[in-house]
Amino acid sequence: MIEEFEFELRERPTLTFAQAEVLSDYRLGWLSRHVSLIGRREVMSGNAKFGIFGDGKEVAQLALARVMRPGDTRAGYYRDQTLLFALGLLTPQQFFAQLFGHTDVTAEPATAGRTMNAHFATRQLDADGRWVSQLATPQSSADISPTAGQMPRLVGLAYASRLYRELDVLRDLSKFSRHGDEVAFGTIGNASCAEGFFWEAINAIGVLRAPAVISIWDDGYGISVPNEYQISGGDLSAALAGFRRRPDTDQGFDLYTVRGWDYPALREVYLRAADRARVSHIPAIIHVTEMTQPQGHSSSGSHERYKSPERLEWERAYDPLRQMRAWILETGLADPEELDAIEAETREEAEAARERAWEAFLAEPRAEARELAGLLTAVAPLADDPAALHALAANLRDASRPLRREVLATAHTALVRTRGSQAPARAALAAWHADYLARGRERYGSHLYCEDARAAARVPAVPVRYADDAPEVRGFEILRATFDVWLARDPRVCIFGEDVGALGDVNQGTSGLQQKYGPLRVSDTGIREATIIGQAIGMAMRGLRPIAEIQYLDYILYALSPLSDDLASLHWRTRGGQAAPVIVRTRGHRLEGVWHSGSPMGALVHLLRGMHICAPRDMTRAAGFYTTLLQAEEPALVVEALNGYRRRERMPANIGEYSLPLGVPEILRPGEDVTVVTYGACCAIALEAAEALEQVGIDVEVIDVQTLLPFDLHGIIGESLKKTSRVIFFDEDVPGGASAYMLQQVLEVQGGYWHLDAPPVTLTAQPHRPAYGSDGDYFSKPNAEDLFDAVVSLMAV
Ligand SMILES: Cc1ncc(C[n+]2csc(CCOP(=O)(O)OP(=O)(O)O)c2C)c(N)n1
Repeated sequence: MIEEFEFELRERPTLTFAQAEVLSDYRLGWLSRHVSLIGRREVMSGNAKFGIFGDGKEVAQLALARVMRPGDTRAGYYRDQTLLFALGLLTPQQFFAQLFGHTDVTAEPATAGRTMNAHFATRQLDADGRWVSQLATPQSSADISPTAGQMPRLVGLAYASRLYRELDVLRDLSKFSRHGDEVAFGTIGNASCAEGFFWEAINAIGVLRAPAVISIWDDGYGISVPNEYQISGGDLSAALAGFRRRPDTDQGFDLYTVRGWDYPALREVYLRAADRARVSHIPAIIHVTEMTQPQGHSSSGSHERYKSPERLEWERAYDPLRQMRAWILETGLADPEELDAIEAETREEAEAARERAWEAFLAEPRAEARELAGLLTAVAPLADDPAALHALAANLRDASRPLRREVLATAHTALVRTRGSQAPARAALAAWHADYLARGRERYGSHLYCEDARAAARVPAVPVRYADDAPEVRGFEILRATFDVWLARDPRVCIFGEDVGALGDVNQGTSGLQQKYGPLRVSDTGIREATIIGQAIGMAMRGLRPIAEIQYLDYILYALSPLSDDLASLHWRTRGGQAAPVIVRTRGHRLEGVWHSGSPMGALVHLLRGMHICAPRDMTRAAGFYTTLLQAEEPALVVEALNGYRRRERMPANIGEYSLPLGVPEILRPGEDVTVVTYGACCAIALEAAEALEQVGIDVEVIDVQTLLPFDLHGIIGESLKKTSRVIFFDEDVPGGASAYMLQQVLEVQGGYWHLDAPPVTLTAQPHRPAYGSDGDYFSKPNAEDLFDAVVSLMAV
């Protein structure tokens, strides 16, 4: 429709193509403005819960849209509706559908009602989970709400272009790149630039020479807090000056400062910045100043409370659309009547889009409410008070805006009031209620993990084999051999992290591999955990298979937000529309002191739902998980046991072929008296304690859960409890950490409670961090003696 308008204009003999573009942009700017105005009205009138809009940011985004090409990607935030409209990636109707929280993915393709409004995303997977070509349109990676949270991901989205351009082995991946010509466009608000992620990402993009063009939308405030409290010196352009590209280095940025209402200047700046990024992979930062926020930050609150009358007056005068209008009139491109007509027509268009979105949003729940009304009428005679049920049915029939939870609550009430009845009508109501509830859960809960051929659970397990004369090697050699196979087999695989490249990682798991595969496949990074993860997310979204290393598990805390907010939620928050099959490799559990022997597994299990978490007890197991995960397309974390790299293990004969199933515990030692459930480095301690316990006549069954997410999919531990009736959950996390999670899974989910003859026990580390002193480990982490005593006590119950 928008394109048609431009096309029509181009037919006019008196207009040049460039002039037609201007009027088309103006029209789009106003359409977007009306969407913002109407959107806020919808919130104020109670039709939507919350709204955040892109008013005041239109003109710069029109200029940006003019330079984005199919295959380019966006990592941005909630102000970008105009950009999405202009790129044809979002319609006003879809915008309103998200504002209303419409859960139908065809109506609201970005998130199907799972995020607040103005969280944009294109669908990159088809209904069967297969990648669609990213080269057909520009792309938008799925937005998240944490300010600057888009920045780590931008690193990888941009860096992928370098790999596609410079790695010949990637030439055949035709769905993702044309020889690395794609630019990743980042957008961020001025105040969000006070976040560490911003600076870390800028630095990483500069170091990596990744073709990103970053726009800072600067309206002077972050909600109510002005720039002087956000940025040292108050001026982002000045603060960023040190990142400017210098002639003596090929790193650094082109820096631009341009005013957000100056359409011709914006067009010029974006043209130049995008061209240099595309052709020469030179990144740019465009600081767009003097932007406004006509309706304030969001629907919750009014900016009159913190902006001075002078500032408000200035914002009115420098409203970008008003300034653009003045410029059009000045240049004689159109007369006032024509522009008035554009402003009026777009208003109608936006209203019509709102109306369609609203009716579509309500159509299904209304029909469902009427369906239930019929069922209530049928069961009414079964109740003590039929009139009450008839009244509920009437309410449902009349409801103009039924919420599904109200429909469910009404059905529940009717079931309670007719309880005891065996009549078919009540059975029909009960079945309807169960089905409706299940559909509701699916509507909001599906796609946390893959539900198709990409799932790790579908990868066939291949047992490990050994030659008769298999040599005993150090653990790291098994890992290195596995990575070697995968780097040779799959050109998409890249491994990177601190000391991973030239050194071959601090424990030699990648030693020699950079020499063999080059510095782009096996790479050193700066010390920047959040953007190591972001780099991996962006690369994976562009078709690569990154293995990102976090040097020690203790330092994963720096990367928790990208992992939890972005990676773990991605597939779910887009209802299966986007995926990032990232493998995070790290090492943890006992070694030496605080910050090198942490095991915060409970925290990770809590925060990383949507990812798999493997805690292999040795390197043979770790390598088996990597082979499984590289055949699947789901994000996962593998925590290798720090004390296992030098321990000897037999070298498997089928490295890179054998694969370990996820969610399948292994019984390391069968026993009759007590089940000890553990994982990782604690397995060896549990076996040691079990030996000692055997000497005193207690027969312990030791089970390695192997993966915490998923957890024991086939109830192997529950079966063990049927035999032993006693259980200890044993790990190195804090009390109530992952041990409590395992307890909940076994006792509650698997029903293990019913097989117990004694209270369940958790044996964990101390609540404090592991101390360094020579005996610090002994007094901080549980040891074989602790387990021995715990088992003996449990046997005495
Ligand atoms: C990590 C985090 N902290 C706080 C917030 C709450 N919050 C949402 S928007 C915002 C202000 C952002 O201002 P700015 O970056 O200038 O963008 P603008 O909204 O002005 O376009 C804040 C504090 C958040 N979303 N995420």
